[in-house]
Amino acid sequence: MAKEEVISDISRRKFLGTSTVLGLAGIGMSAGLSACKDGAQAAPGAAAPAPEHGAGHNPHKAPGQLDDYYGLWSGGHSGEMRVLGLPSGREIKRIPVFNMDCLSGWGITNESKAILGTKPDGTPKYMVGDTHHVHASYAKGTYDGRYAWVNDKINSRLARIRLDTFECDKITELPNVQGFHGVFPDKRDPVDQSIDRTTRVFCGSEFHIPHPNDGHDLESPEKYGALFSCVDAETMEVRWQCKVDGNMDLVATSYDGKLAASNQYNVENGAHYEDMMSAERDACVFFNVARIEQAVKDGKFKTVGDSKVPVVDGTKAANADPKTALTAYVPVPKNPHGVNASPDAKYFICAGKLSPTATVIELDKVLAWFDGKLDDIKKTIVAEVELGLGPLHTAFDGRGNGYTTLFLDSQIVKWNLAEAIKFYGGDKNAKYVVDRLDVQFQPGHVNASMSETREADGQWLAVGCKFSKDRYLPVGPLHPENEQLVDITGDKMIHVADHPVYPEPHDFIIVKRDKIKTRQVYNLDDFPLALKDPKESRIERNGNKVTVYLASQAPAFSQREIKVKKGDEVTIILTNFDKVEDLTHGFAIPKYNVNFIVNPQETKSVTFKADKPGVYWCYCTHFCHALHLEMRSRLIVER
Ligand code: K7E
Ligand code: CUA
Ligand code: CA
Repeated sequence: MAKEEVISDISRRKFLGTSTVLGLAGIGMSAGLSACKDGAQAAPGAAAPAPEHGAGHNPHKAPGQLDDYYGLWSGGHSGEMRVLGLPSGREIKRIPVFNMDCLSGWGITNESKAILGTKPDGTPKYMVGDTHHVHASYAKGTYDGRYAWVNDKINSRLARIRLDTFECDKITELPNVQGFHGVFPDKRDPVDQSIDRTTRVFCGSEFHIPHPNDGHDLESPEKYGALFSCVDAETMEVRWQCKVDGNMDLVATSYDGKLAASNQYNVENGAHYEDMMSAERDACVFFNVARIEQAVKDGKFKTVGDSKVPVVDGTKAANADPKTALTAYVPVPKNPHGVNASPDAKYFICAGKLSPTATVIELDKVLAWFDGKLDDIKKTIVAEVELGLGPLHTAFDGRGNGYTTLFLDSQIVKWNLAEAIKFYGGDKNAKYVVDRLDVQFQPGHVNASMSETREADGQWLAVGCKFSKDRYLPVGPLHPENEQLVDITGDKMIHVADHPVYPEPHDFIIVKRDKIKTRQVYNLDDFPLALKDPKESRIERNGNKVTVYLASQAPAFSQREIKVKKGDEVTIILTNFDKVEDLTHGFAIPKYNVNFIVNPQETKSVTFKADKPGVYWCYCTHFCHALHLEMRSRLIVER
């Protein structure tokens, strides 16, 4: 890197760093932040050496070469999920989830609307979503390739993505919560330990609200509550909820299935921003899953409003005795963000956000506290070490190191857990910070290949930078975010690539490609509406309801004319009889807001009111054949 570039890089970092710190200083955070400067280990601003040209593994994949990992990426307030190939960073697919998508017809077809939920007029119940956290199903402590889940923070929904088709198949709306943020599947059944795979998905909610939220207690925030939710991984029904003191944020689960936890930044139950920062320590709340399920079995629960979901009491007052407690509150410094499970299954790391520290909590000690064998919950903390300014999320390499994003410092800090525990235990010679790497700029989430499994392989680290600033051609006031790829195979982290991404990915996971087995075509038997044979194609009328049983086979639709009368309710059921992988057809109707695709051996349907007389050429939108343009059918609406 040329000297001028280094200088301009430093000034860019300063620009962002200063403005962010100034923004926080005004709210009483300066003490906590500047405290870090005195820290022996923390050296914010100590720039890592610039990567030499050609250093690090080459992430480039030659034309025709496949990637080694799937990256399952959140799409943030675009409402979608994305699939990248890594290490190349090539975007392979966008999966519509909480958004509308006129390529696939998500939000347009009857099948997708049934998953999304509709209003009485048949339109989707919600049009917006905000995905933050993507996590996949486990078996034997690693990914099993069945499902991924992603949350919608805006409308408190959990979506499941099938990993054989990379499509959303179920969405569940959580009752009586707002700001559903953290999500994590369990890794083993806590009750029946012989079931060594994901059975439940846990959901933390950030915002506390009146229970039920029906217009009462509007001005009494002290009566608001926040619920932790458990969703069945198969049925996607909400199994139970647990009321907590304070709020929740991100979620982590233990490898034995016994514990789930969520960091809390608002133990104050503050309704205003300043109130949420008055306490010196917030908490990481642990849930004893087996005990909660026993309480539900024993009928020790209430329900809230119209919801039938059992709600157990996990508040401090109701759980003072460790031997019967459903929850445990481990105090951690000011407004923590992010809780991550280490791949050796021993620790949860809670990052400090407004404190320059990370807190290491030992899970065996948490279980000991629940058994009455540890007198003080604070003793579950085995390290609390300074890392730098604005620690948010931590990834792991499977070699005992954590990689934590420092939002304010625009850095990744690589630190050794065993050394951190020694240092905290009094060995001041223990050097826990291994390396620091400047990133561009202001990183949120970080994740490493297979990081959240027992097979963390320490190959690649991806960093989700919230600001790309001037690293890409300007496209107006809104800039893309910057996903950076780091080689973590050596002692030093080596930054090897940048990729612009459409806002705003938060979390992501990096899954070895052999964990995922996809289908090549669909199975017509899975679709109740599918025609068995293209010859069955027909148009049926029942009063003013017209059903068109349509088949596609390149390069033609089975009905060349679809004749209806103004005012008819028309349902088109399209079955694609092509059998070749990727031989997909589209079906668009001008002026009627209809556009969707059918993949090989798939069936989809749309319903609309034929309220505009005239001729409408329905055409195939998906390039399928030399005669793709000729693949048309005429919708004739008689007046
Ligand atoms: Cu840190 Cu929603 Cu995971 Cu964003 S949260 S960064
Ligand atoms: Cu069928 Cu294009
Ligand atoms: Ca707080």
